[in-house]
Amino acid sequence: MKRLAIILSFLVLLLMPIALKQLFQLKKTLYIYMWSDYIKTDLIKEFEKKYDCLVIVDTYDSNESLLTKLQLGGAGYDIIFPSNYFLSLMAEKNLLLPIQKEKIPNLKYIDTQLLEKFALTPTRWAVPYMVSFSGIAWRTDRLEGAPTSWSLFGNPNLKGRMTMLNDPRETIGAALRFLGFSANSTNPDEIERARDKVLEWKPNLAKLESEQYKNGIASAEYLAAHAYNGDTLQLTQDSPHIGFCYPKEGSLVSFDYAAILNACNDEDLAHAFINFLHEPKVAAENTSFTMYRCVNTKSRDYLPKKLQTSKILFPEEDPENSFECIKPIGPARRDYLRAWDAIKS
Ligand code: SPD
Repeated sequence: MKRLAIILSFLVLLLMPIALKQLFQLKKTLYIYMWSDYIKTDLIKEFEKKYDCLVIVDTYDSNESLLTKLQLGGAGYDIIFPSNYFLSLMAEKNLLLPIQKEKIPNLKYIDTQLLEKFALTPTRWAVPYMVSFSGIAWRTDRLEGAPTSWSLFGNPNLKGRMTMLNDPRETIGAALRFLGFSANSTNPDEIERARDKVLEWKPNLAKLESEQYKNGIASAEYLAAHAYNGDTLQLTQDSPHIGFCYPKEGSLVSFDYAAILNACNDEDLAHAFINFLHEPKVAAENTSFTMYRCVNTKSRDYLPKKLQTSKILFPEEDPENSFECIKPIGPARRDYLRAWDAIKS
């Protein structure tokens, strides 16, 4: 008996490194860097099983922090999910690999009509993933009447109970729209006026924040937040007291793309992952979980009826709403960043 135990322990000791090696070294591994709550975990497991690989996901909360991390070289990622207006910037910095279209047959499902609606032309650097519309999330049980304007953030009665996105283009963009300017203005005077508007709103804001505001709205610590439609729809699954509106002055829309980094370790696996995300049933399952709409025509058919007709998920189909897509603004980016520094300081 004692001898058997010794043999067994010996075998375990012998095989353990092999098992660990299997797990940590031999398996192909895909490193993904993306926005938080932007993919259903079960789908990652499904992909891992299908391709006998590991997928590691880290998250960021803005395009600016994504770019900073990549430029500091602290990357090691294979796939990232920058917004449309960051793609050319990243391609110019030689960070991206061109997409090999033949490796992504599901490109045929990309919703080109939606992209055209917002004047987005096809790019060789990335594949459209999800679309996010920003507006105002609010507590229907605590505020009287639905907000209709970005001017809500100027209401001193809500001081300390509101947040805006920690995102220069989104927040300065909202102020630009409020002032009647384009969210893509490159006019320095308009950008300065938008900066001053955000500075006027700032004393009423608990913080500039792009992720935790969800918990704050859920717990009613915050009564209103500049928010993404998907994040807010996630909250409404658990609470009947959360509303979302697209302000009358116009709201912003942006498209997040899947892009493969130049330093990618396994290009085939990276392409397979992007292709998987665009399997119509996978895309629908992903949307039902993340509450963000995949830029995929066929997936709508597989969504639950309630989502197929959601005015928060498909807001551009409602003539009452007006949207402007955030676009690259060239050298004016410096003016936005200077304005943002002043807002944050
Ligand atoms: N929680 C995921 C949020 C992703 C929203 N897209 C970011 C767009 C930035 N303009």
